[in-house]
Amino acid sequence: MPLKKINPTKTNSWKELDNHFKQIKDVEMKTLFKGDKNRKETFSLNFDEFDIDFSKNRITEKTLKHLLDLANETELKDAIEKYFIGDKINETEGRAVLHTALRNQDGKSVFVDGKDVIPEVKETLKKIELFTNQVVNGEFKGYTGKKITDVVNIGIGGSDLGPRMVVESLHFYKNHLNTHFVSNIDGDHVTEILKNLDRETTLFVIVSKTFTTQETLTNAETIKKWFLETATENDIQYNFVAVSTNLEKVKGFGIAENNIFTMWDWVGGRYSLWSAVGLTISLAIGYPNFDAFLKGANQMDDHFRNTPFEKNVPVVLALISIWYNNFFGTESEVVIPYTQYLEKLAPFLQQLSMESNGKSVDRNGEKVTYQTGNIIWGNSGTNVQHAFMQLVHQGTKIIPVDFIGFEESLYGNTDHHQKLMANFYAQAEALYAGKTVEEVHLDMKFKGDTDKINQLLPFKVFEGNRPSNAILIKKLSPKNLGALIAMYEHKTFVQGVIWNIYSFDQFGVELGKELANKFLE
Ligand code: G6Q
Repeated sequence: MPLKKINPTKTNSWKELDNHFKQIKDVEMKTLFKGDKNRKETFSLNFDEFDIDFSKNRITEKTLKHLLDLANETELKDAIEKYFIGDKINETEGRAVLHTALRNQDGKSVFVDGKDVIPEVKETLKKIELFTNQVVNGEFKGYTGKKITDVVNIGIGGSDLGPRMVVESLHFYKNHLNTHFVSNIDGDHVTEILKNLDRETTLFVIVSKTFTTQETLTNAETIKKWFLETATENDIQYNFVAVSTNLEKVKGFGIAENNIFTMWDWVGGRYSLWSAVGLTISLAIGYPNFDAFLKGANQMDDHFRNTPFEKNVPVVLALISIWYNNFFGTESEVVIPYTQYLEKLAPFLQQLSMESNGKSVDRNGEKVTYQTGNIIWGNSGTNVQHAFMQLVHQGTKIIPVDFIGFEESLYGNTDHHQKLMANFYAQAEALYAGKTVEEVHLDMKFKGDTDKINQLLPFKVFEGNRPSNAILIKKLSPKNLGALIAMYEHKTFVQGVIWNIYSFDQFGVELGKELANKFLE
């Protein structure tokens, strides 16, 4: 069954939220904290090794109640069930949306067109595991019989951003294989990558769901040509594998049948890193870690599917985001992980959220009259504090922040980690509390700058009352990263359901592909 088509602005809760917004839009979070000693506990959630503190938002219990009513009125529960059981909720493409089935650890059947997809998922995972083990332990050899030392992932968009982000994020867990990513059609980039590679010991993983994408095919052909400078067509089977739904085209490229990893049309590109598209991840960190990564996502899936909305992490995060986007009129959200490993998280989330919810026609085919997808951006803390955070602290826009921190560092450098986490907490506090005229006055006096007070005071005042969520996770592990990504996937889903748009098509991306080919001609 398709998703229901409910205009959120026509619901009672939307009207309630509109009225409520007028009452609390200027309320200071400081006042809310003063009036409720338990505010931090009331507005906190737990999930496994995650603690989510959303108390520093411009919300009250009433706000949350109205937002939860909105989720109910737009029939979110019904939508979640349809999502998990494989209904064709990607109506414009006539497809189910089943990335959750790729990490379905209890193996319960999920049917698409009357066929259980789980056996195929398991079979592909088995193939990924066997292949990973063979490459990692050196049994799988390149065309001259040497062990593989380097892996190059050739793909773009969903066939690149996810694997690239996860490999970088889990660098701590990496084995001896060096990994490289070629995505852009920029010939200089592919040349730079090839410059340092040895044909005999490099494995090329071509990832393309459609196997028609200009960038990926051009890069793959260039690399094949380079490979054939010393090898023969028959050697391709030793150094090239592919991940695709388009088996004929892959074979046409010269890839041996046994070296093809299948995927399915019910997995969207930006949600595909859990499928064989994640082969480079499995190669880089080993299959047991890849399996733990899937398990973490699966745990988040269970939480999302079975937890009441008021305690449901992706649901609450999505509702808060809607509150700012649709009532405060904020335009963007910034995501700041306090670990260098997650530097690529923001570009990944940009695709996940903006390609999914960057839509202006609703599920009835009508132009929406309200805001949909947010602009997502970010980078790693503390680097951003020396860069764009100025605008978040003192600019004219309200920009809700997700701070992501980890209780433990991976190498155990306590001194660094304490400083890193002090910054994590300090930024949220500074955004929330700001710095009042009196505080600046006192501070300047204390520092002996009394003569400059008249001149500098207004510039040093911080309004505060700027919202953020603090997502504190025990440790950056494969399992927790899996859960974190799944959390954002489901947040994106909830927003799309409530905004009454189709989150799983991408006609904007496809237009770009078509036009580039026309211009080339
Ligand atoms: C993802 C998008 C897009 C896609 C790329 C690559 O959801 O549709 O980013 O992943 O355009 O497509 P192929 O995997 O088909 O080459």
